[in-house]
Amino acid sequence: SSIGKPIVCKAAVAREAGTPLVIEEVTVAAPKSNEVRIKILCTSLCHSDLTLWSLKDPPRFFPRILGHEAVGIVESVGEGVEEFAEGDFVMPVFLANCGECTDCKSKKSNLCTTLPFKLSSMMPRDETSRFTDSKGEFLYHSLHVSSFTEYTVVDIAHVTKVDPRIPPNRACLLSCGVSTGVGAAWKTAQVDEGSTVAIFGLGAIGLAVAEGARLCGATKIIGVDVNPAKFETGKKFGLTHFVNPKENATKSVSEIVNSFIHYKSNSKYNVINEMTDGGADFCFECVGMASLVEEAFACCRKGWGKTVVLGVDKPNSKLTLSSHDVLHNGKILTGSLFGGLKAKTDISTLVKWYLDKKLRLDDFVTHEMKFEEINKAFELLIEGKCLRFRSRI
Ligand code: CXF
Ligand code: ZN
Repeated sequence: SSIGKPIVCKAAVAREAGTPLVIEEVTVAAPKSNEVRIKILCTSLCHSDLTLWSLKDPPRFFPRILGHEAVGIVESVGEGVEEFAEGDFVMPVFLANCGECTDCKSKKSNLCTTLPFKLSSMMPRDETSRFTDSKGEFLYHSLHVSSFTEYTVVDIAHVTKVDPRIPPNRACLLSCGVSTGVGAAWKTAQVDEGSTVAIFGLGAIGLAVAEGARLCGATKIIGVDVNPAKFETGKKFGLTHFVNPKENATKSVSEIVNSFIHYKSNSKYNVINEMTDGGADFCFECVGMASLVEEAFACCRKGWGKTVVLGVDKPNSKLTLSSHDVLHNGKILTGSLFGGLKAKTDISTLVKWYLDKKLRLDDFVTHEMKFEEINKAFELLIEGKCLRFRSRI
């Protein structure tokens, strides 16, 4: 058996920023204490992988094994690990959930203090790597998961058991993107029945927010995207209205764009405010553009409007908000990592919703391909043609 020994297997290695991944033989060390080694069954591609892959500025973490949306089977466990056993069907998650710290114990937070979120490229506790290439050089991890490989090692705070009745090619979607969007509506925003929702950016995250808002009983779900094809896609996920800032019939492009950027509370150009009689109850920014966060914040209702930031902009991007606007309008602005979900408890609820046919996952998978074709998936996601591909490893 392979227990306690290194495993040699196939992985897609990102050697350099922005260059195609290379399928190579890598060695995956045995798990240490607080770790499990997972045989990946299915992985999908999240937009954050593209971001991490294309970052040219230092610090550069290459060569690296990307991928963080996946499910698999526990192959072996490290010394003293009791929570997991060989054969468990599990999901790795980029956000830790130790279960013991103040945040993990609180209903109000999913930001574990024991292993706080950081963009580290190593194992979270000892900052070392479990991967080496055929020359014996170490390879960086990614988001504490690294799923573009047949086997990976993950800290137990980043792993949760999953009901094996959900098929792997659906379960993997709940490891990051879809959970983030659904959770943002359900946990972070706490969308309530009859409310109005505006979603800026209709990639997988934005559409998952729509699905979450629909599940929470929102009645008006407005999607905003510059790609008109997204409306048809969006309808399947519960969108009731669509706004294309580029193609608004009554206003010129510059008026619309201007109105979004230099929004004044009663501006007649604010289409969302017109559609919702004063602003949406909930706005979600799902692109990763600081200016779009300002736009979303401007489009939520005074008094109780809540804007949730999900998109990942460049690390140094800044928001500009008028302090008077903030003071006068009493709106809420919040971020949401992993949709406010706790990996160890909330994912099982989403899995149950899927098994009960409440939560729709199937339409998120637009492409399926072999692991060897992973670079094609990168291309499709860059072109915006693909929501999620999944690959059976
Ligand atoms: C993201 C969340 C924000 C930082 C980078 C990773 N999560 C998953 O894709
Ligand atoms: Zn992700």
